[in-house]
Amino acid sequence: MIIRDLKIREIFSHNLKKTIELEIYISKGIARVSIPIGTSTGKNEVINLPIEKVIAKFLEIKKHFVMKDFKDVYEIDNKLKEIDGTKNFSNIGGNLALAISLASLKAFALNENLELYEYISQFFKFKPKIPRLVCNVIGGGKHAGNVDFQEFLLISKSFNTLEEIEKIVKAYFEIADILKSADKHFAFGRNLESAWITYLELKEILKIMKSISERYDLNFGIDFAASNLWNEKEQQYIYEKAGQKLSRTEQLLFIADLIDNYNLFYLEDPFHEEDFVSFSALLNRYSKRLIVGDDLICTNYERLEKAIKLKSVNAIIVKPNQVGLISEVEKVVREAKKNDIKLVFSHRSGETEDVSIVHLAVGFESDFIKAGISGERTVKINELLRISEKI
Ligand code: 2PG
Ligand code: MG
Repeated sequence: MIIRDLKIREIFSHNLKKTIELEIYISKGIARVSIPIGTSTGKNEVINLPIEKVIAKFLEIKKHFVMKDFKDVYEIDNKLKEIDGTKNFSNIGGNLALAISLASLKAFALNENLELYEYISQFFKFKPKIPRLVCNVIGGGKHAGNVDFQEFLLISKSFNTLEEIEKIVKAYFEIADILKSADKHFAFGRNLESAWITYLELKEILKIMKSISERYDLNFGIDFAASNLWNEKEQQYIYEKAGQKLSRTEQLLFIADLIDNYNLFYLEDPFHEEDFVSFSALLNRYSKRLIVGDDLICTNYERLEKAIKLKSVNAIIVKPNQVGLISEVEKVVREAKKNDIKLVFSHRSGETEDVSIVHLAVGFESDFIKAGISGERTVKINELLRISEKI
């Protein structure tokens, strides 16, 4: 496939941060992608450069791609690695690398007259699958809100997309009704991911989530994003809103209590991003629950290897912009599958109207997709509905 031209522009994410949109021109048309932005980022993610630098770098490296013939995305990714020359894309930026890698994948799909998910599944040899939904309904932490944990999640139990979405939508609004009567400050405020903001205490929220998930036959999950609570100097988890401090051991006991008392099914980043050992202790005791590594792994192959060796997780978040290349996503996906580790392809808190993440989830045969439910997140939900008609 010959790349005729590439263009870049600054656009705004849904939370009004500047990000990049990139277009690849081929004879059959234009492949366009835009890159999301994380708020509670892991320290082992590749480096995302500021927008001005990205644009300058783009102008510098564009010549390596224009009017060049590429066989597949591996060739593109190898070229990107060669140009950058660092381990974490600190030279050209992980955001620019992913924009070129992902746009080229989309261009290859266009070249073959295939939808992105179809191309992914054919090229990488996976069977397209509709993932289960993981939806953020009450929020806090760095995403704004008045509770220390970042995301209270409802998770569908089956793959029947429309029915499950409708269930989660009803639950989402019923939560608002409950909050309206239980929380005198509740004013239908929503945070970065359009999850409800409440001033209720953690225990109250947990009770509501447990009863709602039971009533709607959904699973209950939390993204603790515990790296944001961890204070390295004090060696403690600091819960500012709840006014409590917990040592590593106390955190482990606290999380175990939450599982026992509130029937938590999905636990994302319950410990800070370097504490593989506490993850292992939790998984050892609760192997039937999903112990999910997000900041712990950062879609990074070496970190996944370490987690496998230490038996730290049985599920991982996959966010392409944590790693910068589609070929790296593939490597992580294959290794996880080989080791019976579930996949949760995920959006970022700062999203755009780009729906590639949905195609990646379906094409790479992900078990789950975390893409929110309300507000700007509906863009992804609607794309999933479109794809599910064809599968
Ligand atoms: C997370 C994500 C998405 P952010 O922690 O899982 O919900 O948040 O994009 O801010 O890292
Ligand atoms: Mg997370």
